[in-house]
Amino acid sequence: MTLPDSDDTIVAISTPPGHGGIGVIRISGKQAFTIANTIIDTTVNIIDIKSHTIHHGYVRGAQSGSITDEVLVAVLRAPSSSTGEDVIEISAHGNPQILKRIVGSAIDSGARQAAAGEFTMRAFLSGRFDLVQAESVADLIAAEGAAFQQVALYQLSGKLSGYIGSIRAQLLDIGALFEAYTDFPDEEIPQQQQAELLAKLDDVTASLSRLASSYRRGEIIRAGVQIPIVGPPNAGKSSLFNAILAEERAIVTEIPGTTRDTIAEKIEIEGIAVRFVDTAGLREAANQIEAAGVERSRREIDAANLVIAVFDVTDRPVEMIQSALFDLLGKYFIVVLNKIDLVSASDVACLDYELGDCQPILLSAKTLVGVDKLVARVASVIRESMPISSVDANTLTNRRHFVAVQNAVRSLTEARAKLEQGDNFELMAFDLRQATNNLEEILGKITTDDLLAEIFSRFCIGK
Ligand SMILES: Nc1nc2c(ncn2[C@@H]2O[C@H](COP(=O)(O)OP(=O)(O)OP(=O)(O)O)[C@@H](O)[C@H]2O)c(=O)[nH]1
Ligand SMILES: [Mg+2]
Repeated sequence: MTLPDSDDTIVAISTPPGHGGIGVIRISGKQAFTIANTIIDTTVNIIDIKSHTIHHGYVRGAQSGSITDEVLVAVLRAPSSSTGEDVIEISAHGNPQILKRIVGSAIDSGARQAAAGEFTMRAFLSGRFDLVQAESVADLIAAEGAAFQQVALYQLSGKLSGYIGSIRAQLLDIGALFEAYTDFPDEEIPQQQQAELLAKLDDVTASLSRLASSYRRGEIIRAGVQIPIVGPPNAGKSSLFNAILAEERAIVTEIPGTTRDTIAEKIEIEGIAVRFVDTAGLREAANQIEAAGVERSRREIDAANLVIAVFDVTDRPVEMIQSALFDLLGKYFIVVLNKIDLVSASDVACLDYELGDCQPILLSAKTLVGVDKLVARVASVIRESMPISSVDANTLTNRRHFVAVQNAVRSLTEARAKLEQGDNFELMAFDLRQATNNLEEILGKITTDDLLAEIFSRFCIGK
C-alpha cells in the first residue's frame, strides 16, 4: 500500500457532518499560509503574522471571487501545530454546503483533499507524535466511558510511550553487554556477570509481563463491560432492558418470542461503558429466525463479562433458575425475579428465602421498583470483580501493542534460557534485538507503509 504524498498541502472539514454552530476546516502543509492568503480577505498578511493568533476575515471563492462566509482564522506555524507543519484552521458557520465550498476554494488554490487520518499521520511523520500517541488520538475521539478517555489521554500525553521507551533503553543496555561478549565467542562468561545479566533480564521481562497483563483490563476499558440479558420467553427481558436505559428501545409484547435479534446499547456506570444486550434468550426455537436469535444470544453469553438472568416471578421459577445457573457456570451473573407487582409481599419474601443463595434482585420492569437496586448491583460487581479499578498510564488498550509486548516477552524468555545454558552469545543478542524491535514497532521507530496505512485508514477524514 502506498501512503499519500506528504509534500502536498492538504485540506478537510474537521468537524462532524451536518449543521452546527461552527464548522472547522483545517489546512496543513507548506502552502497552507499562501492558500489562506489567497482565499481569505483579512487585514493582515497571514504569511508574516505571528503564530498562534486568530484573525477575522471573509472567505472568497477562488474562481467566482464572491464572499462564501465570514470566518475566524487561526494561524499555527510549524513545528508548534497539531501536525508539526504550517496549519490554518478556519472556523466558519456550520453549514455543510458552505464548508464544502471553502474546501473547494482551498483545492482550487492548490490544496489536496486530505485522506482519512492524514493530519494525524503527518504529526507522526513530522516527529511530533510517536505511533502510540497518534493511535491514541482516534481512541480519544471514539472512547466511551471516563476510564477509556483517561487512558487515551495518558497515551496521547506520551506516558505509555515514555514507559515503553524506558524499557527499550534497559534492553539496549543489556544488549550492549551481550555484544561485548560476542567479540570473544570462545570465552566463558564469568559467573558474576552471568548472574548480573540474568537479574537484569528478569527485571525487564517482569516489567513487560506486567504490561502485557494490563491488557485484560484494557480490553474491558476499551470495549466496555458486556452484559447480555437472558432468560425464558416473556420473562420481561426487553422490558428490563428498556427500564435500565430509561427509554423504549426494544419491542415489548405479551407474545412469547417477541425478541429475535439482539439489541445493544451502552450506558456509563462507574466510569466504564457498559453494553447491555437484550436477547432472544436460550430456548427451543420454533423456526429458523428464532434459531438464529438463540445462536446470537449464545454468542453474547460466551463474550459476556456479566450475565443478567431474568425470570418471571409468577412462574415460581426455582428449578428453572437452578438449571439456568448450571449453564452459566464460571460466569459472573445476577439473577432477577421480575414482575413482583403481580405477587403478594409474602410470596416475594418466600421466594427470596428459597433463592437466598443466589441473592436474587426482585423488581418490576413495569413499575420500575427495584431497577435501581439492579443497577447498583451491576456497579458493585464491576467494582469488585473486574480488574478495571486501577486505571493507570501503563495500561494497554490496543491489541497491536499487546501482541508486540507478548512477542518481546517471548524473545526475552528465549534469551534467558540460552544465557543460563551458556549458549552462543550471538543467538542471545539476536533474541534481545528481536525484543527491542518489538518495542520499537509499538512506538513506530520501525514501521512499514502497510502498517501506517492500516492504522490511519481507521481514522475519520479531517483528523
Ligand atoms: N406486570 C408486569 N408485566 C411485565 C413486567 N415486565 C414485563 N411485563 C410484561 O411481560 C410481557 C413480556 O415482556 P417482554 O419484555 O417482551 O419479555 P421478554 O422476556 O423480552 O420476551 P421475549 O422477547 O418474547 O422472550 C409483556 O406483556 C410485558 O408488558 C413487570 O414487571 N410486570
Ligand atoms: Mg424480548
